[in-house]
Amino acid sequence: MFTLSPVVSLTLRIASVTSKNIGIIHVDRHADIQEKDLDERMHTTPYFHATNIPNVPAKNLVQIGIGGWQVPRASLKNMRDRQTNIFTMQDLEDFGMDKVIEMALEAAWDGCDAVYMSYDIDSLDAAFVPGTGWPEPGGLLPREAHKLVGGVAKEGLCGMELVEVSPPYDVSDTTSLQALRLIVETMGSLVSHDKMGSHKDIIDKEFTPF
Ligand SMILES: [Mn+2]
Repeated sequence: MFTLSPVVSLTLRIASVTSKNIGIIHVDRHADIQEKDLDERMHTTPYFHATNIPNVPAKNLVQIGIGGWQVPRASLKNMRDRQTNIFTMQDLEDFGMDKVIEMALEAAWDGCDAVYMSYDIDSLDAAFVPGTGWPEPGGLLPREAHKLVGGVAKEGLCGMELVEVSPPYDVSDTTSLQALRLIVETMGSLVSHDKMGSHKDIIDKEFTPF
């Protein structure tokens, strides 16, 4: 028995009740796509395992904000081998947020009927999120992040997770407030674009607990 990270367990559950393909948009400073870390399937590995699910194609994985310290060679090799999509912080600078959102949606939805969003709070600049395990300088500003999640959600989501908030490290609940606001922005965008619950059409299989 091993513990599945949220993106693996949630996408596995969603993927198990549909015959359709699911894309993932993942916002993080870290790619987290190596097979193992210190011989374990832990927090730097979930996108390797999530994209092993047959109806979660690696070509529909879009990772935005990548560029932190913890992106080891094993991850880079898997990105290249699996032809995933990476937008670094520099890409955001060069293309601008609107263009990155447009390209991310195009890649994630290509051949898919639903998109799942995974959001790591360490994608925000370290200045805004003291309560996280691996803070990184040079990340997103909060208002950029709000625009990003709102833009990603406008075409609908079959699920969302917000990870890496660590209350014991937090200061004045700053990190929790940032995380909450990102969830509210996402849900607000789903509502204002009339997409709340729009993924339900993809459910065409019985859920079997595992
Ligand atoms: Mn991270």
